[in-house]
Amino acid sequence: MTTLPTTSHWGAFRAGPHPAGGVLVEPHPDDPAPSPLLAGVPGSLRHRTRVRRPAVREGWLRGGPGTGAGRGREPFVEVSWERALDLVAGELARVKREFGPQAVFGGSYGWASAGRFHHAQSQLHRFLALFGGYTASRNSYSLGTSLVLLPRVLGDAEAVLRATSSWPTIVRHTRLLVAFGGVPAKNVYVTPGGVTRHTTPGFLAELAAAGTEVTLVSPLRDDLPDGPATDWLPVAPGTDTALMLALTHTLVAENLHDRAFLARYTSGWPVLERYLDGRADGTPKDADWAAPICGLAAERIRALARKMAGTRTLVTVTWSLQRARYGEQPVWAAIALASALGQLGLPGGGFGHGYGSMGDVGDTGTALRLPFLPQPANPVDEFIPCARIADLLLHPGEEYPYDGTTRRYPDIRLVHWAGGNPFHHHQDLGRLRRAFARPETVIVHEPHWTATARHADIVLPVTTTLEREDFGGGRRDTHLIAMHRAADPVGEARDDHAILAALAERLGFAAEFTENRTPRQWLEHLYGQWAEQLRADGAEGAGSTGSAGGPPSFDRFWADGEWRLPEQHPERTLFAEFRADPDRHPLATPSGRIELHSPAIAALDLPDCPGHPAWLDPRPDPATARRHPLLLIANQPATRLHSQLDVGAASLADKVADREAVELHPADAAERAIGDGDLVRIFNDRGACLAGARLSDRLRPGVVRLPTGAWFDPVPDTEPPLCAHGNPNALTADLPSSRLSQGCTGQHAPVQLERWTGGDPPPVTVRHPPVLLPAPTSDPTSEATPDPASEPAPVPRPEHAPPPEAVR
Ligand SMILES: Nc1nc2c(c(=O)[nH]1)N[C@H]1C(S)=C(S)[C@@H](COP(=O)(O)OP(=O)(O)OC[C@H]3O[C@@H](n4cnc5c(=O)[nH]c(N)nc54)[C@H](O)[C@@H]3O)O[C@H]1N2
Ligand SMILES: Nc1nc2c(c(=O)[nH]1)N[C@H]1C(S)=C(S)[C@@H](COP(=O)(O)OP(=O)(O)OC[C@H]3O[C@@H](n4cnc5c(=O)[nH]c(N)nc54)[C@H](O)[C@@H]3O)O[C@H]1N2
Ligand SMILES: [Mo]
Repeated sequence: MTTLPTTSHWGAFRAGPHPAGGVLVEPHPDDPAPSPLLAGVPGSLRHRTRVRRPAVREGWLRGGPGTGAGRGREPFVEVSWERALDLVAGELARVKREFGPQAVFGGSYGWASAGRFHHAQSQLHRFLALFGGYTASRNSYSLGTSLVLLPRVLGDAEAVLRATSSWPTIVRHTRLLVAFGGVPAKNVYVTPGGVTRHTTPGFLAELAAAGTEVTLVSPLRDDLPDGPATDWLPVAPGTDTALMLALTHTLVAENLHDRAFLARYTSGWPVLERYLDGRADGTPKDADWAAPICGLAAERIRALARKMAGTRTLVTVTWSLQRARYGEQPVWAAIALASALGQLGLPGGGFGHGYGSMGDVGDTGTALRLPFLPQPANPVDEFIPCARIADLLLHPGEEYPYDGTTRRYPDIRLVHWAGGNPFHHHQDLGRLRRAFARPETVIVHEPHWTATARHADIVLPVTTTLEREDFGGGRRDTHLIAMHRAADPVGEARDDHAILAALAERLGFAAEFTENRTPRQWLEHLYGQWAEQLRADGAEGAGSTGSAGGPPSFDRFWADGEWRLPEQHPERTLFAEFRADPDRHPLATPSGRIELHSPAIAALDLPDCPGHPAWLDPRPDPATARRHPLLLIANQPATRLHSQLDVGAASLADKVADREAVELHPADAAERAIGDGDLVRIFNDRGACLAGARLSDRLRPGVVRLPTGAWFDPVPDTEPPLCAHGNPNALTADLPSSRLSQGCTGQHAPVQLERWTGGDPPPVTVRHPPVLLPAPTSDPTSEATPDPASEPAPVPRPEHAPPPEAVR
């Protein structure tokens, strides 16, 4: 059997027909640690939840734009491509004519799939820019808070993140790693665009072999692989800032801080010092103060500070810490702590952000920019910070602060989404449903019947990477992979590019959009331009056969299936140049130094982000805490990528009682008479979900863990929604990190748990498509024919009908 090369956000692999039927998936031979997510690919590809034909919500088809109350509740009618494209083009033209292009929201946040050409957001943004513009979105759910904070504290955020110290340098030089949020092994298999060699698991093993001491600061023990020299500080969630301030306080109180470093390389230390020692507000931020907040013994905090000062120490913070209320503070406080230690810019010392958050952080793959689809400028300058989507739809015209400016939400009439799943990624999904009911028309391109597709008016079926040709690679990848087409499109699915090209044709800008190239010609063109530049620059990589030199011709590259990219020098230390000469290499901050106090932020006078790192208590008020005494951690799932591959084998195998597994401590379970494997209801004032209990003593008592990504499955007529499947965003609050950055805060939510005693629980219905009706006879091209390739349903139900109790 022949398999063909491809890549994905979870790594490069080969795919082809399996001798026993279905899809065969083989990891890339150069990958030392292939992702467990690969197991999810075969079952997802032709799963019955694939969208097979264009479909229009019944109420919209009948009543037209402005019938949004039926979204997520009504059945869909399958129509022909011609009909669907006419409807979409007509709506885009109407909304632009009546309200202007800014009335189209095309931010379309989401990961979509790997592949540089067919990247859904890039295709949609290019299309909408040429259409006349659109309201965009900015930053990410991943790093929305840091992307606003870091430029003010350390200078250019992207540059800082790119230049982060490499794993080989850490393995060689770091003696003590203090990892806030740990280095979760589950996350490092994922990198945007792909990574061919997953190196972090190997580096973690080397770190353990080198005897490097690691202090894991996290409510979850599994945030670091077991190792001989690991000390676990099970900090209470959301309290890291207090711990960091107390560590810094101890350094100062015991005269262990590096005054010379603070004077030469930072600005604003005296202001922070007054806050630390209590001169500013009467409260010294000492270990005794922090201990009850963090749930750790004061002596342990002091001992850790002394140890950190005595050896080469790296302070790392996962991105999760800033995905919370006041998320600026732990990042800023960690930078202050590392500054007080005075080791920034020394090999193996200092600060790092995102080790274990993404597979490529600290990696030594290429520094080259890979080929990409050119983006014309958006003629509309409206944008939102991406996590403000519900506010945008609910509050047109309202003002809000962002990064020191005041902005106003535009009035959105049409939402066009390709490559993301807001009914996975956004917080407070009950509120998002109300928000999504407002626009006149919602258009979604999707391979699967996700909750977002179910909340749309017009759903266009899209191919996945295995069904099209592309090339791909990640930011620090070692290979550029030729992604061959390994399977036929499912049903009538088309590529995003083909859909948008057909829309551009109807709207009169096909030639601008396609530049008269076929997708294959685009690949040749983008690769060709890129390769030519590299050859001119003298870059040297290698073919799959080991032939060294510049990048080969496109045909050679395509036939080889990959080109090995030139890698970076393995040793890299963040801020080495700045340390060597801060006058010649100042940071891109107002002072040119690390800003431990930012006059610019202070001048904004924001109650939720003062001018220096500070303890702002994000924990629920006492009344809420009494009713919802457990703290939910909604972190990244180990068994899928967000909501992707949730119908794949790895994710399904991990479910408990057919729902997402919620981990809780045996003591918390006993208090509630919950046994391992029981069905439980998790609830708070915003919503509720069902989940399967998994008992574990590897988390802090009082903390429960329900990862993101179980497909949202709201039980009909429940308000606030009860999700039958276990999506934590039924429970999280739609609040910004702060008025400075407006970042996502999905990581934490106060909840209560109880054993399900309500009789027959509502079934999980979201692994079946919604009700799909045949087109009215006036649409002769649209007789729905069952797709012969569709898998038989594992339960005896008609292919396109969910169980009767779940019709919505
Ligand atoms: N509570 C809580 N919520 C969170 C987080 C958290 O920590 N806690 N984390 C947040 C983070 S960091 C992120 S990045 C977001 C992730 O949120 P998303 O990026 O929205 O999540 P995905 O499930 O990856 O959604 C991608 C969608 O694109 C579809 N897709 C794949 N390929 C293609 C394609 O080629 N074309 C089209 N049109 N569609 C395609 C997939 O089927 C899928 O539905 O979630 C955020 N949400
Ligand atoms: N398998 C897999 N890997 C992924 C993803 C995926 O969906 N699946 N998503 C990718 C994406 S888009 C992103 S942005 C990154 C996200 O990377 P992160 O945001 O770093 O990942 P999380 O798993 O959300 O959180 C990391 C750990 O932080 C810990 N934590 C939570 N709250 C606190 C706290 O208050 N204090 C401390 N000290 N620790 C806390 C949690 O125990 C958690 O396991 O992951 C990427 N990797
Ligand atoms: Mo993310």
